[in-house]
Amino acid sequence: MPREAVTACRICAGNCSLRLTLDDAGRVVAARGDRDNPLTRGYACIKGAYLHEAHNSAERLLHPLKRQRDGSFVQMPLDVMLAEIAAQLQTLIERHGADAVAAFRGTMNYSNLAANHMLPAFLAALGSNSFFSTMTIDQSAKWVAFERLGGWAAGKDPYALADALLFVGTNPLVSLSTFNFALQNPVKQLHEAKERGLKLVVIDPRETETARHADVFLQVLPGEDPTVLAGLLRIILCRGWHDAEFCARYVKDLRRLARAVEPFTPEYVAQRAGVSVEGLEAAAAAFAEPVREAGGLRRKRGSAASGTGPNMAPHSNLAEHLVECLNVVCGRFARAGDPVPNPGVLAPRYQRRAEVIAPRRSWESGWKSRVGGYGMLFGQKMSGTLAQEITTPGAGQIRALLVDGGNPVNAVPDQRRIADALRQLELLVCIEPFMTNTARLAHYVIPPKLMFERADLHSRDYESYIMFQPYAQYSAAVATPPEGSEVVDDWFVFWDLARRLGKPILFDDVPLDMRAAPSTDELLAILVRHGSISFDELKLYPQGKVYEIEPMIVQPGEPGNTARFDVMPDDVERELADVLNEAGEPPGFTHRLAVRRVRDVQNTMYHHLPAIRRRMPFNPAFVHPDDLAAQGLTEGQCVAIVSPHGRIRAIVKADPALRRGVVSIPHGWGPMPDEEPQTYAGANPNQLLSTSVDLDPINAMPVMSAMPVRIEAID
Ligand SMILES: Nc1nc2c(c(=O)[nH]1)N[C@H]1C(S)=C(S)[C@@H](COP(=O)(O)OP(=O)(O)OC[C@H]3O[C@@H](n4cnc5c(=O)[nH]c(N)nc54)[C@H](O)[C@@H]3O)O[C@H]1N2
Ligand SMILES: Nc1nc2c(c(=O)[nH]1)N[C@H]1C(S)=C(S)[C@@H](COP(=O)(O)OP(=O)(O)OC[C@H]3O[C@@H](n4cnc5c(=O)[nH]c(N)nc54)[C@H](O)[C@@H]3O)O[C@H]1N2
Ligand code: SF4
Ligand SMILES: [Mo]
Repeated sequence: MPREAVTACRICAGNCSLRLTLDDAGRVVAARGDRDNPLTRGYACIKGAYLHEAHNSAERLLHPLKRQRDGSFVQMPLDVMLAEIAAQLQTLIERHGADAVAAFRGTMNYSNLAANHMLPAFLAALGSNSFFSTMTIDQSAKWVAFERLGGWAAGKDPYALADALLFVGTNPLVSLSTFNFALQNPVKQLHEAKERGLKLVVIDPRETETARHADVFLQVLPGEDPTVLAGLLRIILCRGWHDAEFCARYVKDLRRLARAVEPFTPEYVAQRAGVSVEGLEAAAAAFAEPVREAGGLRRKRGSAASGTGPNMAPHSNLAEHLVECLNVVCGRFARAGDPVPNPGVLAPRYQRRAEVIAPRRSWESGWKSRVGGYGMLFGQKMSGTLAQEITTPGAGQIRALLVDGGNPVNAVPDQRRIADALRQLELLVCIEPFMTNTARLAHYVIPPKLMFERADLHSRDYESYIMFQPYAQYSAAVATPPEGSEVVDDWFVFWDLARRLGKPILFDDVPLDMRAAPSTDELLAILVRHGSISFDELKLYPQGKVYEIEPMIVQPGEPGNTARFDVMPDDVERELADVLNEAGEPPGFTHRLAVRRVRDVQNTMYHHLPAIRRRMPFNPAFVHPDDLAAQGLTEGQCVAIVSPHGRIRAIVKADPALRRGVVSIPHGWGPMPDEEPQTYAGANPNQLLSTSVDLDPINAMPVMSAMPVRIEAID
């Protein structure tokens, strides 16, 4: 008899509740959104609804595999494999020190709470600082901005109180990953918010699914966000729409910001960024112009947020800094007396205070890489330098890499370079359910349990950013792994290697028993031990629940705290001046490449599942139909996309939602560099990017969007 179970999809931050149908063997045969869930109300996307295909896929790896000299793989019992890996790690650490052993956290490590905390605990146990993640090829501009500008301890204006939201290069209705936006059933929640009067400003080269709901939409040229944002700040300051009282109290030197944005007149910005003066002014007004009410003028509430667009384009840290300056000058932060939407179910409850967290600039002190002199950010090294960290001799050279839930060969910019570097490793281990391009280079591939087969909770540390109610959903291991398989929990690999190396693990500050492996539930219980709801109670509600916890109100700042936002430090000022003096496009390039995501897939994942293949067999290069016509190209034609750094073949698709002059290609697809696959597997835009030039000096962020390109017809 088929039976039902409820669990949560953790592919993205939506954490949609899913209703699964299981057969007698404990296999999931169908999944759908759960109408009874109080937050998601039936919402789930295609990725969640076909997650069972990943579990049952004929291509799924079911046994640990070791690569042979000829490149083929043979099965090996896990215990034997872990012993071999541990012995190699031991030798490498003895010879070269612990930093020679690195780990790369991919997105599927983020969506696995126990593994997410075990990976850094493992590196710490070894004494290795070589922690890399996707964050530093994603939106690490957010870390840099926080550390240069400062933060606000009580967080941004709550979504429920927002009059206006401004989104720059983010498409939350597809990506479900934008801060300060309700991610559970986002379409419905946005409709509800608009009904109560929310105004939405979207700045994007594409009229995205989100932009269709915008009150003001600026269809900007990719890469011009610093210009547009400086222009918006200028209008707001000139019109006096900023929160003068807030700025007087919490901003270090507002006049310096005003001076720096002065050259960004509406006319200059409009001409440079390809938007209209009226549009720019309308965007500033929608976001910042005070509301006229019976009692007089009232300042608006609601925040500005960005996504991968500006965080991947040139001057990403500057762009992010200016986005946050919009929030600072308009004072768009939770104030004393505001309710805290989610004081924390899993995370420890702490009093939110209306005060500035001082800038820290942590990268300026501590460890410095022999590669480019980069420091560390939030305990991590920069993934933009990973290839060089592997290939450059000297102290700290990386010789072993453990990849969990990631596929760097397809995800890291400058594909050829990262693939060549991974080939040079003495040891590459992937915890990975499919034979990805990265796994093909690995010495050892260890297949994990998939989402429905393991107990889990949503992110604890980002909880208040992704759930605006005190909500949690404990996902039990509802499905049985395929018969005869040897698949493991990701965290177990790290725990067991540490055990074999005689390195005790401190898991969230709790010493683990290194003789007998804990259960996943035991690890989760440790992680939520300081939360508002006990783990035992969480386990009672696998269908998810909004908990009744004591409400929290934001309190005034500590009287002694004099920290202020540093809105225009020297380096930001210099970079903004550089933007003004920039030359235009290099000769020979007619378009700008823009990053984008698609609903059907997440990054490099699961492209081969039948349901996905039917909908999206490859990733096209999206181009405006008029741009196609101008070059005499037709939809479906194969072209070459050429950048200053590389050339790829792609199939063009007309996208009238794009602005002209833009080529937009979803990332994550494509074969190995130089490989001719049997069937066209899509194009990898990372071959058009470089990790040799134009890396940001703080976080080694490569230019991944707004790269100059041209389209060439080929046979
Ligand atoms: N050109 C370009 N490049 C980009 C981007 C871009 O916009 N443009 N975006 C960047 C961004 S934002 C990111 S986050 C990175 C993503 O970079 P990665 O994290 O490296 O890529 P993913 O495809 O998310 O990797 C997930 C991997 O986990 C595997 N997997 C699936 N399920 C499970 C599971 O249950 N357990 C485990 N252990 N593994 C599983 C998948 O098969 C896949 O190989 O790419 C970056 N690269
Ligand atoms: N369906 C789906 N959801 C996902 C993912 C996925 O692959 N698929 N990936 C997940 C991951 S790893 C991440 S990091 C998040 C990212 O989440 P988002 O940042 O929201 O990612 P996108 O949906 O690609 O939105 C980026 C937008 O930036 C625009 N853009 C490109 N270049 C520029 C520019 O220079 N300036 C401006 N203003 N806009 C620009 C693009 O047109 C696009 O609309 O999404 C997560 N969610
Ligand atoms: S939006 Fe899709 S991928 Fe994200 S959690 Fe929901 S079902 Fe999963
Ligand atoms: Mo990402």
